[in-house]
Amino acid sequence: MKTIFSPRHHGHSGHVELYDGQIVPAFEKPSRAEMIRSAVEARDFGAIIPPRDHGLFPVLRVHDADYVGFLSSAWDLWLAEGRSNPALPSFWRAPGMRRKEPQTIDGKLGHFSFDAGCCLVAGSWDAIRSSADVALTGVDLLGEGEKSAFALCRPPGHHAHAGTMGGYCYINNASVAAQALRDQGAGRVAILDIDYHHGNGTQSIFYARADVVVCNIHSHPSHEYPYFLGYEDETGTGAGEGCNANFPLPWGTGFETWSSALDDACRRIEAWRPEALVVSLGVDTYKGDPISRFRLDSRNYLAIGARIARLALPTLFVMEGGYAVEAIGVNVANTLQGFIEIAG
Ligand code: SP5
Ligand code: ZN
Repeated sequence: MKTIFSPRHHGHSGHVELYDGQIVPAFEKPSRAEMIRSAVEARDFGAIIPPRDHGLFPVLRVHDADYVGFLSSAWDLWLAEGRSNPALPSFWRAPGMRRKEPQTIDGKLGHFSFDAGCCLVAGSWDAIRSSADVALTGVDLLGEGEKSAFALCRPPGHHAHAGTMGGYCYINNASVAAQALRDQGAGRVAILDIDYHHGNGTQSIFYARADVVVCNIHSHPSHEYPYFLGYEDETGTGAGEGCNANFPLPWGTGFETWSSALDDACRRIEAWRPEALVVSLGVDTYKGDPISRFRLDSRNYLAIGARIARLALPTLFVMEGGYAVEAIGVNVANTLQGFIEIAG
């Protein structure tokens, strides 16, 4: 299995988030990707290659043009107002307020975000674009006949909606990849999101569609971020009715319960008969994760990879969350190794 990795992820560094009543360095930091890259390299799964430039067209298949315009210009607008700190949103609309895009940067930051977990720094946009290119290069590899690929995306993507950033996510890499697979001829694509947090952005992007089906296993939104989406009764709408499945689990969930949800999710995916699979791979389900509350062990990720391999689909792994930096490499590499041991 080849890995796609871009050193340009480093541009997105020194950013902050609002956490526990304080502005703190973001848990989503560059060392995450470096730890994963080293662990994958040490296991020798296959070549580690840089992304190819795909431009913004495949991104705009999933995201709104005004939002992508905002992401690409926000830092310059921020600088033009004489600012220099990270550009962190802190103003949002309530229901009933106007939906017009404000003309100044602080208003735009709120207009295009849903939390204070996403800020922009000088190198963010370049890193965000390269992260989407990493996912799209993974799609190319599947198109060239590879059975699987690992898109080592950073920043992650699954919380980003068509026109909204949040939760460390800007461009929804997994959604961009799934759409690209459709555009390259796959009849139906499944997305399996196993990050600790519900992939609200991914769900929302495909909620009314039957050609991209979405399955999420995550911490229950009644207690956990992103709080306002991810319940079991969210099953899709219109043509997409029955094409979204959520498996919310309580705080403290261990592997026995988690893996039976994975079995259920895999059976749902089989019933949809997809031609390709995108896995939103978060390892913040790990027991040592600093912001999460599941209890998976490092060895459990081998079994997760193996279960996913039994779906016997062309599979693109897309990196999402995971914040226990000392364990993130082994947890990701174990997932891929478990997959390779079954799928080859
Ligand atoms: C991609 C990804 O995993 N994004 C996760 C973003 C989570 N941000 C909110 C985390 C809230 C953690 N709970 C705080 C408890 C206060 N001590
Ligand atoms: Zn997460």
